Amino acid sequence: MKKQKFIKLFLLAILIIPIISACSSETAPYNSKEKLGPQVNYTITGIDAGAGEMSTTQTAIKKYHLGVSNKWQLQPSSTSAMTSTLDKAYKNKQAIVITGWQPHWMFKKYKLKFLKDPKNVYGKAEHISTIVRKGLKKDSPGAYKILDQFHWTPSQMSDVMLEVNAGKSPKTAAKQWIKKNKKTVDRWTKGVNKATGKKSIKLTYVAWDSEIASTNVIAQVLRDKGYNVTIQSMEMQPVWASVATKAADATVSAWLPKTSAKFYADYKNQVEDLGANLEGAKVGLAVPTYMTKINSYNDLKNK
Ligand code: PBE
Repeated sequence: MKKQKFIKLFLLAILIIPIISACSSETAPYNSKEKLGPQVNYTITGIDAGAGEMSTTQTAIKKYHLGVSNKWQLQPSSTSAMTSTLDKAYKNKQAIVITGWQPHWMFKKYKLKFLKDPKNVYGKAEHISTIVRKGLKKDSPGAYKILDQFHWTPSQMSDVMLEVNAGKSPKTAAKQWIKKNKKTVDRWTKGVNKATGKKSIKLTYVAWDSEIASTNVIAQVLRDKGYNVTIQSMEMQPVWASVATKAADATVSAWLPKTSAKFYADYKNQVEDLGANLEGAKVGLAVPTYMTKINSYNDLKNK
């Protein structure tokens, strides 16, 4: 008899424990009536430690007094880890705070909002600049001209990113985008003759979704004009160093004026800045719009 009772209780426990734990705060949806901090373990879900946005976010944690007693911390990971954490949280309507940026497909796939930044830590708008090595104009005037004329919009960049996110290879997505946007591409290649003799051009970039898109598109445009183009991904600092030391010819991934400010300051005299290839970019912490009470950096500690 006693043994049977024990078995019954045991079976009950096996049934109930998973139900209870499924209801625990880890998987519970965002609750606007409770403080945010504990709902996300005071954690901002970040990307690769080398990203400019990561150091800007450390500054934000200081300036908005989110650290120490308020316990907020920035969790480094990678873009893909961050977006998959976001995907899971979003599906369950859970609280999450991420290091966001635009253009990026995350803003097309999910309803997200940037937090208001009254202390202007992240700056207002960013642009993405094309940086080339010194001497490129003389050595490869055609490639230089294409890189100089390369200019597109956040929505055009997002189109390529969405295709890659949907499973296309970046190269295929770039080729298809070029086919569909002949007019735009014609502006970039205007006045440039097809290169002869297979001149080599090397582009370096960081493997963020936005830079995967831009680098693959401009690389393909250069290939179509007869250049032998290689692209290589690395961390941000070596990207700048590669162009400064002429190990690479160019990068189209310089987020300015804030995000890459440190590298720009270090390298600006050793490279040539061809100006913006995209305007209207933005960087900052973002949350899903269902987190109705969280609208500003101050809300992270107060609400
Ligand atoms: N990002 C995307 C980069 C620039 C482009 C915002 C992740 C960064 O933080 O450095």
